[in-house]
Amino acid sequence: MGSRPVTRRLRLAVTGVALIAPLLFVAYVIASGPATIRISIDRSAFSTTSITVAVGQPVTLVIENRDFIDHEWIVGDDAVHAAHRTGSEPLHGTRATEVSIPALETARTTITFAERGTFAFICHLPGHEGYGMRGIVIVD
Ligand SMILES: [Cu+2]
Repeated sequence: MGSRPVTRRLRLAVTGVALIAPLLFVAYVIASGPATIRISIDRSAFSTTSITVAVGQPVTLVIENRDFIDHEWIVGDDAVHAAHRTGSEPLHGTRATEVSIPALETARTTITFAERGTFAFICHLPGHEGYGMRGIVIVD
């Protein structure tokens, strides 16, 4: 007979945790804000070529161009990159996933990746991709 109240208390505690845990998670996400990832560009090379981000969570990229020439940071699927390889858009700025970084400047963008997958990021200024200005974003 003595075990019954204990079982009930345990059930209440488990229910309480189940109800509170999602609220704590939401509070954590709001309090912590977007994750920040810093990338620098030196001599036409990205400082990192593999970035892992959480699906559905905003991430702010701070991209510092230390070169005396302009660069870009464009992330997307194959269709996005195919369009930019033949595109003529001189500057980007209205799409969070397409960033122009003028010489010796730092650009910021905040992106929430809505689907899992691996997406290339590439600088599409003439000759830069061929020189090796590319990497991947892993969304998990
Ligand atoms: Cu470049």
